[in-house]
Amino acid sequence: MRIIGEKLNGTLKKTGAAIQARDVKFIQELAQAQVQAGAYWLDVNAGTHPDREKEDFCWLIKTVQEVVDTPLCLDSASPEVLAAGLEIVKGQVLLNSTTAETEKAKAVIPLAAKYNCQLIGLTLVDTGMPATADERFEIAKQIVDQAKAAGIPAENIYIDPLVRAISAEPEQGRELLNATWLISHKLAPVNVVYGLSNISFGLPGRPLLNRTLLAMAMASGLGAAIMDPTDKHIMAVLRASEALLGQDEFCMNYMTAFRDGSLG
Ligand code: THG
Repeated sequence: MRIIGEKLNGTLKKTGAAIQARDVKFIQELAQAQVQAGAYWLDVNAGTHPDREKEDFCWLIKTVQEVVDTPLCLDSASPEVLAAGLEIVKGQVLLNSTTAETEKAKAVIPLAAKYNCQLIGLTLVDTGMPATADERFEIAKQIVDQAKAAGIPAENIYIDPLVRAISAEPEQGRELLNATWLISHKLAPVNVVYGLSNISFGLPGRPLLNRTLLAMAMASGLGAAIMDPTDKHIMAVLRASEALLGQDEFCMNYMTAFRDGSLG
């Protein structure tokens, strides 16, 4: 399981304030802590202020890359902001994200091809967000076909089937897990990725729901997750799940984590 560290995100209160204050130390320590905890990529998102996002994004990228070599997941809804980041970033990028929306795909897929990125594709179309596993799977196929046609190999494609809250729609857990299975198995070596926390929106005890989803999603074929690797409770579930799924040779990572107390 590949972990995308989620904390360098300007929509989070502390990170947003640190970006505005150009607090180099806070940002660099947050980057290093997530790498030390096991992040494979660091998600970098400068927040949503249209007049500041590009400048904030480029500052964030430079500041992080002064202290870590971990590849970045460049996260913005704006293709223009993503393009500006790609101009200055070092190393291979996981580009977050395109969708199957006409204009978005037209702008982002060529960028991913040009810069040899790994690419996240959200299962979103011009007419809206899908609710069922089958709808998500059909949209995933569209994105994969378009990305392949642009020269992006299947193993570099990460489909995000979009996590919807179970508080409003109780069937969404099952639909999400079925979509995870369909995409990861029928479109292999295409990967499935998502942020876990939307599942629990509107409910108490959110971390319990988020980490239980992680275990179930891993069993369904989730290949990468946007999450907080400095959270011991979720990392314990992740290490245990890897061991149970045969993704941890001789359970070495599990035993090491147990011994060093990092499972909590
Ligand atoms: N898919 C893709 N990219 C994404 C998301 C996704 N990028 C952004 C987001 N979703 C994932 N990143 C975060 C980062 C932090 C938090 C959640 C998701 C987080 N939220 C707390 C909460 O919601 O309660 C705390 C909020 C706060 O402190 O202000 O920590 O799904 N491709």
